[in-house]
Amino acid sequence: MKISSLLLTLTVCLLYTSCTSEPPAKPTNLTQEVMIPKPVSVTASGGMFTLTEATTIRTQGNFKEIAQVAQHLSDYLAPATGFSFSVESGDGESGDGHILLQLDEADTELGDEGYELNITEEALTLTAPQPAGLFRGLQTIRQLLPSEIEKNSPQEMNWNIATGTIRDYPTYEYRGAMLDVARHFFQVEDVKRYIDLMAYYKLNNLHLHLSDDQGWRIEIKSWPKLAEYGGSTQVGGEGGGHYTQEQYSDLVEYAQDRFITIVPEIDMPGHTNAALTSYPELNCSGKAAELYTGIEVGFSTLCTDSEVTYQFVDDVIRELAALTPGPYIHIGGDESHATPIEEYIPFVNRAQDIVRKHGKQVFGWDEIANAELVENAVVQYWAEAENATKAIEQGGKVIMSPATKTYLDMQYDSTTELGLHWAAYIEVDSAYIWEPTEMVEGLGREHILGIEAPLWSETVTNMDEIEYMAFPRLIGIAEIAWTPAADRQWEDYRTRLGQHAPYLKALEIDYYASDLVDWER
Ligand code: NGO
Repeated sequence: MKISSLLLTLTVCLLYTSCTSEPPAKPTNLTQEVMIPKPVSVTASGGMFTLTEATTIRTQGNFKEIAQVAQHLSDYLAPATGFSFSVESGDGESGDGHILLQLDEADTELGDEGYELNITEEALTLTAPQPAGLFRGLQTIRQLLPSEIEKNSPQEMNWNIATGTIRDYPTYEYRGAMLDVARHFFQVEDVKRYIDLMAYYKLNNLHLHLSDDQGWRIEIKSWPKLAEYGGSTQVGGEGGGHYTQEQYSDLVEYAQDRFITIVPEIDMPGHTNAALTSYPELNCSGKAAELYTGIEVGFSTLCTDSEVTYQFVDDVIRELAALTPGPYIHIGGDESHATPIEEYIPFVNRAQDIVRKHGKQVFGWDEIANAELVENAVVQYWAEAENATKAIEQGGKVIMSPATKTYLDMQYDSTTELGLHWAAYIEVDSAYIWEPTEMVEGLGREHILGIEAPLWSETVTNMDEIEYMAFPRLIGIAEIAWTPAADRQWEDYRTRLGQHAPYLKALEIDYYASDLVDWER
């Protein structure tokens, strides 16, 4: 080799940490591992656990749900490792090299979704008071393994995890995302992918915006034209569609299996043009409205002084409640500019009673706080601080979805092609640097049930576009909802997010690679 090329090789070797083609080993210090959301506490013990062909997954206690969680673990790990993990239940002798999943209801500090992960050179032990906590803990295990673990085909890797202990639990009980399937319709498979990605970041509620002016997206058997006709178009005209009740139940079950609750929304009395096109009797004029494919808001209203309207609301909520194992039915209530306030208030009052009659808790956009809130009502703050205040004055709980911070349909900056910017441009730092308890004066931790990031779909038409607008901002929102405020600093998060990039790649997420972050290649 000539001296010059030797020098070149040496320089290249110095620039890169290693000259072998082996991927760099994961650090042996657990406290240096990148995890998002950042766990509550991590201590390192300096060793290494290695996942091998011989590793077994064991479950302690014969609960169906633990077995389900164990199956998820095996499904997560099998494709990339190529190992076929055997899942063994019961209290049998635990040999070396196993992963143990167990419940311990006595560890109340961890709550319904917390977990403790204890990693030694011999075993990985995941303990939680509830199965949901075990499932959240699995997501941590995925992030502790090399990013190749997310690939769909067997990878040649050492599957090492640094040893130590993680104790972790969420700050907020409700950690959500919303998908607007009304402005543009998204197929069941897309929603399932969104659920999978939410699960990876420990989110636990998916709010589905199932109706709006441009489309009605859920089959209602007693009012079949809602979906058949009202769901036949979308923004821009072409396409549209709806979920049959069977498909919808499949989604609910898929989410439930990942400890995610679906919160269904039927928006009313405004944002109802799709319903008004389907049944003339819902219009005060008695004439059906025309299908709408534009993106204006605030022009439609149900006829609030007609009894047919309440029969309609009752039937819809009855059928929806029957499909909903979760506690909430969202009645919308936003931007009802075409409904006079003296009609809006009695309408919302009656709609709330109907939700209660069908055994569910009321959820609504912040405007519903102008009505008399029923017990346990949840108000989603998006625009008017005054409404959030009215909600807590009436004893309601608040979900924080400030449009200026959490709206995933807002453009990142003026060069973003998709999205809107009526509330703000929201760069990755802006979506992360805010504190839920400092948004509305008088609204403290005790009033806030949680946080939700809505993705409205006026401009978003397919899964790639959903991912581009949601990621990475949704990851930051998930961390705000999970991690204690004192442990959240932008600089630290920015570094972790950059180092997390190989995982986003392996998960094939089409994220927006903001210049504010140094993305690891
Ligand atoms: C508003 C409006 C939605 C729009 C969205 C667009 C709420 C609660 N209502 O938020 O209909 O789609 O802005 O950003």
